[in-house]
This record gives sequence, structure tokens and C-alpha cells, in this order.
Amino acid sequence: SVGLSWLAPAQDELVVAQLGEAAQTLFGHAPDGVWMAPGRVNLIGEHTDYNSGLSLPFALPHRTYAAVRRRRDGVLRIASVQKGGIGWAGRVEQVRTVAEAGKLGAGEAGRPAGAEEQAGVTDSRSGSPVGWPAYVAGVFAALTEQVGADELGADVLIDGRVPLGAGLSSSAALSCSVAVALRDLVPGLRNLEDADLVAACIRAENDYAGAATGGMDQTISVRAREEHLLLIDSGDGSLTPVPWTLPDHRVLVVDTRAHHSLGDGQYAARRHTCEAAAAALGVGSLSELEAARLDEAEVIAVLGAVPDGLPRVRHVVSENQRVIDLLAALDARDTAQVGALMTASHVSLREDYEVSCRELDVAVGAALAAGAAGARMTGGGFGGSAIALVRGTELNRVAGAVHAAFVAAGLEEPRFLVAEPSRPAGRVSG
Ligand code: GAF
Repeated sequence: SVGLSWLAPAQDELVVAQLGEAAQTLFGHAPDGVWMAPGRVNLIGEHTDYNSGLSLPFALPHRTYAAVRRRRDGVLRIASVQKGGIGWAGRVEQVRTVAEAGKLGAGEAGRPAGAEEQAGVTDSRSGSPVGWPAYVAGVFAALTEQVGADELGADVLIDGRVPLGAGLSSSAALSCSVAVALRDLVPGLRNLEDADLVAACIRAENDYAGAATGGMDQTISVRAREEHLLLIDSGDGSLTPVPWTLPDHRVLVVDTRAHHSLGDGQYAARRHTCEAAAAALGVGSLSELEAARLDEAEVIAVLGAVPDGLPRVRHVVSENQRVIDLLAALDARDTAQVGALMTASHVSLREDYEVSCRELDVAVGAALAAGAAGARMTGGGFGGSAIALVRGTELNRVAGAVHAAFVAAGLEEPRFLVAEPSRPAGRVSG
């Protein structure tokens, strides 16, 4: 595997030791402890969560770590090893939703955010953080529904070992690492259930960071089961651990290095189209469409009036069915069928949902040509990562073939990781 770049997970103990020292230097005192939350890959069930549908993710051994020291003065300082130093400092009550900050901006100053603000330092119009610190501060703000802002100050130092912008849910890992820390540290939060933490992290992302994502990523980060996939039914909220029944096969992840952002409008546009289509069809969500047994010609006629409605709905409905079919294939230990469903999911995301891109298609095509049982993009798309179902003994060979295809296509060299279903967010020290 000379020349291939493999991303190994960090060792918890090493990160804990480094973060303890770094927090001491930066904040002048040691943290109360270090917590982690994992990134994820989704085996199948993409762009279904915000349509009350099914998804089947699992947690990566790649984690985001948060060294946290509680403060009792309502002051919040947020720093990152990767970004270098303090990204935002202020008071928890200063943290505003994107909607509130927008109103203040227009009223008080009425000018667009400057380069520094866009880089994620601070929004001087309202004093509220933007960019990556908003994912952290948003968790604190969301939790003020449970306890007073004065109870919620902290010094937070983040070490993100989930590749950033790679479609592996580094954002949810960030917010969830902080949420589990606060539950352990703040007496008024001790009784929160995992589902409450997930809800706070979704709010942080939707309302404070301004990314209109569904709940799959936060759910898997907080509620994953080691060595299992997790079937998430976003319609009824049920979670079902699913064992990995293909011991000879592994999930190879290809980080295409094509930048992926969920805040750039395309993700929100897909979500909006789905909501408009559901409203036009008179169903609460697209996942209710099958059960509603509407006349097919009528569905097609109604969706004709929703721009892009028909292909988007076709993806969501067929993707829910592929999740069900893949569960049956896993149960039957039918590797070829699991792979075929993954590849069919990719085709649907590329053709009907239009969230793939050249790099993802090259990765999927090359993995399949090299003998992977199946391959698809994973996560939101528009860049990020692809996954391939590969025999454990063939990981290097398939990765080498994908790498060669990227070089031949003139693309930036991809990075690789092996995804082992790993444990959920929790404390790693202290
Ligand atoms: C992103 C979002 F954050 C998830 O909620 C989900 O919609 C996914 O894209 C697509 O399945 O990861």
C-alpha cells in the first residue's frame, strides 16, 4: 500500500494526555475530564431521515474529543487544537439562533458579515458565534431550556479526529462530544436521556449553526451500539441494533477530498422540495406515501407541479425500500445482494436525487471495477466520502485501484479508512 494514505483512528489515551496539557496551557487549568463522540458512515438510507424514513448508520472509531472544565459564571470559551486557539469567548446568554442574529444584524448594523466573521470567529453584530464554534455554543444555548445560563459556563477545548468536511459527520461528533460532557458535569442535566441530548444537538445544528440537517448523525453518535449497525426509523423514533453478519467483509471508506458542506443551500433545497412534495400530495411525510396508496397517475400529475418533485420522491420512496431489502439480505448473509442494494442506492442518489459529484462517482466506479460487492456515496453528498463493501483481504487492492483511478482522472489523491462499527459518545477520562 505504498503511496496510499490511510487514516487510522486516534488512541483515546494519547489524545486525553495531549488535551490535558493543551487545556492547561490555554486556559490555565486542567479540564474536569475528556469526552468523545464518534463520526459515522451510513450503510444505506440516505436523505431519508428528514422524510421520516429509514437509515442504517454505524459509528466510526474516529472521534471528536472535548476537554471540558465547567465554570459557574456563565462564561463560555471555545477553542480547537486544529483551528489553533480560542475560536469564540463570551457568555452563554449571548448565543443566538441564526434567525435572531439575522434580525439583530439588519437592525443594528445592517451590513454583511466580514471575512473574519465568515471564517468562524464571531459575529460582531450580535456577539453570537458563527462557523464551527456555533456547533458547540449552540449545544449550551439549547440546554438553557433545562438549566439557567449561569449554570452552563465552561472552558472547552476540541480535538477533532473525524476528518473535517468529509461527509463523516464531524459536525455531529463536535456537538455530541460537548453534550455528553455537559450531562456528566452539570447537576441539573444528569437526568437527561440520550434522546434529549440528541434533540439538543439537532437544535444546535439547525437553529444555531444554520444547517438544516435531519437527526441521523446526532442519533448514531450518541446512541450507537458497538459492533452493530443501528436501524433508525425517523418516523416513529425507534432504534434497532443490527448485527454485522458478513465477517469476511469490511466497509472501506474513500474520503474523496472534494469539499462537502451542508450549509451551502443545496441540502436545504432538497429538504424543501421533499416538504413541498409531501404537502402537495397531502401526506405528513414522503415515508407515508406508500401506505397512502394514492393512484400512481395522480401522484405523477401532482408532482409535475413541484419543481424536481418526481425524481426526488422516487429516490426517497425507493431508498426506504432498499433499507428494508438490505436488512433482509444481511439476515440471509447474502453479500452480493447487500452490495447490489448499496450500488442501487448510489445510482438513485446520482440520478434522481442529484447529490453525487464526479469524485464520488469515480470512487464508486473504481471500487466496483476492482471487485467490491457494492459501493455508494455516504452522508449528505456534494463531495465527502464513498463507501465500498470489500473482502477484508482485498482492502489494499481495492483502495489502490481507487487511488489509481483518481490519479488517472486528475483528481486530488483520496484518503482511506476502514470503518468498524464502534461505540457511542461518552467519557474517556477524568
Ligand atoms: C447529512 C445530514 F446531517 C443527515 O441528517 C442526513 O440527512 C444525511 O446528510 C443524508 O442522509 O449527513
